Amino acid sequence: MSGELSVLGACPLDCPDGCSWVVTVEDGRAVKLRGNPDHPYTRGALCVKVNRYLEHTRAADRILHPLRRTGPKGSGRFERISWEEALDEISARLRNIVEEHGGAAIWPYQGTGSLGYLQGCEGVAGRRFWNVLGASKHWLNICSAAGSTGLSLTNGTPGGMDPENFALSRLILLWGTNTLTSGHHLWKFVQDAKANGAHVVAIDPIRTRTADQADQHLAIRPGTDAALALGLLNVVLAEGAQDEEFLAAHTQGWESFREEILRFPVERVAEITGIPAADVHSLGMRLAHTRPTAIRATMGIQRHEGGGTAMRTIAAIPGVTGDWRHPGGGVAYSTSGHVHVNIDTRDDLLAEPVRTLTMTRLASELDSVRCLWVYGANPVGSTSDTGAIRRELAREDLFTVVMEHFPTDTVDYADIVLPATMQTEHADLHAGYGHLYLQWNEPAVEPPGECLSTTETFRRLARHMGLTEPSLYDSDLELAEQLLTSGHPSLEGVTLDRLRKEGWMRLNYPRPFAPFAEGFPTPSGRLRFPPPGRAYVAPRSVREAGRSPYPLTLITPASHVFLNTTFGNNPELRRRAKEPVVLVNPADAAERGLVSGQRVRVHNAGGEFLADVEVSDRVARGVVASPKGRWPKLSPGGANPNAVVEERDADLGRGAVYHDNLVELSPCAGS
Ligand SMILES: Nc1nc2c(c(=O)[nH]1)N[C@H]1C(S)=C(S)[C@@H](COP(=O)(O)OP(=O)(O)OC[C@H]3O[C@@H](n4cnc5c(=O)[nH]c(N)nc54)[C@H](O)[C@@H]3O)O[C@H]1N2
Ligand SMILES: Nc1nc2c(c(=O)[nH]1)N[C@H]1C(S)=C(S)[C@@H](COP(=O)(O)OP(=O)(O)OC[C@H]3O[C@@H](n4cnc5c(=O)[nH]c(N)nc54)[C@H](O)[C@@H]3O)O[C@H]1N2
Ligand code: SF4
Ligand SMILES: [Mo]
Repeated sequence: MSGELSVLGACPLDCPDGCSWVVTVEDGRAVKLRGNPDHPYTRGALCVKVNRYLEHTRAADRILHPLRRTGPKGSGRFERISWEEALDEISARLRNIVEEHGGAAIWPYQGTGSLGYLQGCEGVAGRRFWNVLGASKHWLNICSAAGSTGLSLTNGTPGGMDPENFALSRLILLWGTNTLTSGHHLWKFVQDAKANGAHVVAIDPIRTRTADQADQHLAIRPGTDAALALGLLNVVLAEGAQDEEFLAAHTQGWESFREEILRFPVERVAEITGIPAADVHSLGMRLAHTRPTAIRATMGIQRHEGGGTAMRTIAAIPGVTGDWRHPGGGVAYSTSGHVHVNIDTRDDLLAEPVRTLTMTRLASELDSVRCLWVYGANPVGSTSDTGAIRRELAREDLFTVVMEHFPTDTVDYADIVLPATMQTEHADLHAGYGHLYLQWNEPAVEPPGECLSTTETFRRLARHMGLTEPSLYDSDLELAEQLLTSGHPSLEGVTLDRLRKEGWMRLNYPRPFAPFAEGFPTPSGRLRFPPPGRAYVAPRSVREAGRSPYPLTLITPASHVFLNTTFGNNPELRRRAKEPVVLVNPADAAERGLVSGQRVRVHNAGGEFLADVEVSDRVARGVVASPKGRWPKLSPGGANPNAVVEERDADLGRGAVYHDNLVELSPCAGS
C-alpha cells in the first residue's frame, strides 16, 4: 500500500525481555505494533500490556504541552505555558538554587520508566547537564540493587547464564520469579527444556500462574531462600555430589562455606522455610544428580531485609555443583553484567565531588533538597512510604519539575511539568536484562503536541542557560555512536549503521555461552563463597514473629496487566485488573471473620490502602499479597500498597524491601 512502511524499534519498559518490535506507519500515523518475528528472543510476541502501546500514545490524558502549577501542591491543577516560559522559569530557579544552596541541593530523580541508553536511565540522559550544575548523584536502587550486589559478591558480576540456554537444562528452578507475568519470553525456552524431560520447580510464597505451570511448587516462607539454598547443598554434600574439581580450580572460601552448609540440615531448613523436610530432601536429591541445573532468580527474591544475601548464597549453588561448566547450568538474574557499552556521563565536569542520594529514601533525604527533578519515575505511586513522600513534596520551598507522558500522582505535585516523547517518537538504544542482544529504536512518527525527548529537553535547557560545555549538545546519533566505542570484545562488529538497518544484533558472545566455565570476573578469578555466619540473613517477618502487632507479611509483586505504574491509567487494562485485591489464606481470613469480596484496610503504623479480600490457598498462612502498579488516585482510598511499605534498606546495595512488610487487615467501616 502506498505510504505504508515498517519501522524497527524496541520496547523501552523495565522488563527483562527487552523486546524488538515493528511499527507499521501509514501516512505518518502508527497503525500497528507487533513483536519482531526475526528477533530470537522476542519471537514475534509482545505482551498483554504493550499490545496496547500505540493506543496508549494517543490516550486522551497524554500531556502534550508544558504546564505550570496553579493549585496547591498535590492538587494537579495546571495552566498551559510555552516551552519558552517553562525554560525561563526553570533556568531562573535552578540558578538561584545553585547560588544559594549549592548544586547538591538539586536531586535528579531518574527512574526506570525507560531503560534506553539515550532517553532512559541506563545512559547519559541529563547526567552531563547535572554534572555541570554540580547536582547530587542519584543511586538507582529501587529495583535490583540488593540482588546485583549479592551476586557480584559471589561471582564478581550480576551477569550470569544466557537465558536462551534454559532450553538445555535438565532441572529448572524458577526461584522468586513470576516468569509468565514479569518476563514471559523465557517460557519458550523452559518449554523446550520440558519437552526434553526437564523438571521445573517454582519456589515462591505465592502459587502464581507460573507455579501452576511448573511440575512442582514449593511455598517458601518469605525471605528464607538462603536457608533453602543451604539445605539443598546439605543434601548435595551428603550425596557426595559436589564437583571437587570445579571447587578446587575456580572457587575460594570452600572449607568454611562447607561447614556453614553442614549447619543447615534438612530438618532445620524445613523449620525456617516452612517447606516440608521431605520436599527439601527430594529437591536436594534432584539437584545433586541433575546436570545441568539452571536457576532463574529475578527481583522478587531480593526485596527483603536479607534479600541481597539470598542472591549471594543462591549464586553459590552452581559453584558447588559445577553447573557453570555447562551452558544450560548456573544462575540467570540479569544479563546486564554482560553489556559493556561506554556510558560517558562525564564526571570530570563536576567541579567537586558530590553526595549521592538514595532513590528509595526519597522522603527522608528530600529534607536538604531544593529542586527535585523527576524523570522516568513515578515515586508517589512506586516508592516506599508514600505518605511521607507526599508530606515532603508538599513543601513550598521545594521546586519540583516532572518530565512525563501522563498526569501521574507525582505530576500532581510538580511546579512545572514537561511533556515527554514516547518510544515511537524518539530514537534510542536498548539492551535487555534478560537476553544478549542490542536493539535500536528508530523514531516511527512525529511527536504529538509539543513533546520533546529527554535528550532534546536537556539540550534546550543547556542552551537556554547559556552553558558552553560542548558535550551537552551531542546529538542522539553522536551519543549512540559513543556508546558503542567501549572497545569491549562483546561489541566487536556492532555498529550503529548495522543496528539501524537490522534493528537488533546479538552481542558478540559464543553460542552456547558458558560465562564462568573457565573462571569468574573477581580479582582472584574465583567464585567467592559467602563467609561464615553471613550465608543467611533472616527477614523482618521472621525477626519480628510473634512480637509485632502486625502479624501478616505483605508481598506486592508485579501485576499481570500493568508494568510498574505504566498503563495504570489505561482504561482497558484497568478494566481487566478489576478492583484491587488482597489474597488471604483461608485460615487467616477465618480468624478475622473475613470473606471474599469484602473490602478491607491493609494497614500498619506507616499507613493503609484498601483492597477486596480474595480468600485463597494460593498464599500460605501468615502471607498476604496485593500487586503493585495501580495509581493511588485511581484506587479506592487514594492509596496503593506503597502506603504500607517502610522506608528501610535490604541488607546489601541499599535495596528496597517491597515484599518484607508486616500488616494487619481490618474490615472497612460499613463494609
Ligand atoms: N509495592 C511495590 N512497589 C514497587 C515495586 C514492588 O515490587 N512493589 N517494584 C519497584 C520496581 S522494581 C520498580 S522498577 C519501580 C518502578 O516504578 P515506576 O516509577 O512507577 O516505573 P514505571 O512505571 O516503569 O515508569 C515511571 C514513569 O516513567 C514515565 N516514562 C516512561 N518513559 C519515559 C521517558 O522516556 N521520558 C520520561 N520523561 N518519562 C518516561 C512513565 O510515563 C511512568 O509514569 O517500582 C517499584 N515499586
Ligand atoms: N507484567 C509485569 N511485568 C513486569 C513488571 C510489572 O510491573 N508487570 N515489572 C518489571 C520490573 S520493574 C521488574 S523489577 C520485574 C519484577 O518481576 P519479578 O522479578 O518476577 O519480581 P516480583 O514480581 O517482585 O516477584 C516475583 C515473585 O517472587 C515472589 N517472592 C516474593 N518474595 C519472595 C521470597 O522471599 N522468596 C521467593 N522465593 N519468592 C518470593 C513473589 O511472590 C512473586 O511471585 O518485572 C518486570 N516485569
Ligand atoms: S513489557 Fe516486556 S514482554 Fe512486554 S513488550 Fe516490553 S519487553 Fe516485551
Ligand atoms: Mo524493577
